Amino acid sequence: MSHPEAAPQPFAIFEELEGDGPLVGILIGSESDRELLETAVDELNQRGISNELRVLSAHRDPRGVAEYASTAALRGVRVIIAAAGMAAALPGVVAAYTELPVIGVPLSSSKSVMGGLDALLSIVQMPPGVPVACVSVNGAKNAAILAAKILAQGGSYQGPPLPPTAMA
Ligand code: RP5
Repeated sequence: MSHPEAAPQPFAIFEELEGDGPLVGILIGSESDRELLETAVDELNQRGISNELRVLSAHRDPRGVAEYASTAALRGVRVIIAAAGMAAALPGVVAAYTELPVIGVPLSSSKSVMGGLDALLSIVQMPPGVPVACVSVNGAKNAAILAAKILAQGGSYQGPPLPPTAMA
């Protein structure tokens, strides 16, 4: 027997799926990261590449990260830039939920270990099977340029993702 009032609510982001999403999604793990990503936004804007910037933390809002990453391609996003500091799990978690290319940007702050080495290793040392491209510490501009280069390739390869056994 069904109880409509007890039905699970759909993810809020599904309501946005009919709109045209931007080509590049930029995620930051904290509002405190925003300033370091401004060069990425500027670079994309100068190139006329549509983009959006959202604050989504892998440890404070994992469900929000999952919602965003798993629906981004449906909204038209083609590359995701994910930036975080310290134990920077955000790019890897995003990559776990999408087939879109993910560019990680390790960030440094006063809380960082060795000027951002903590975030750099967290992002670049993804285990085999779930790749994240990684630019330099605070390398937001290069992340945007790399996103532009990926978009410029035009998607000549349309094959399905490799099965899990082939990625081990
Ligand atoms: C990470 O922890 C964020 O990406 C940020 O770089 C760092 C510190 O975050 P706040 O404590 O300033 O929110 O998750």
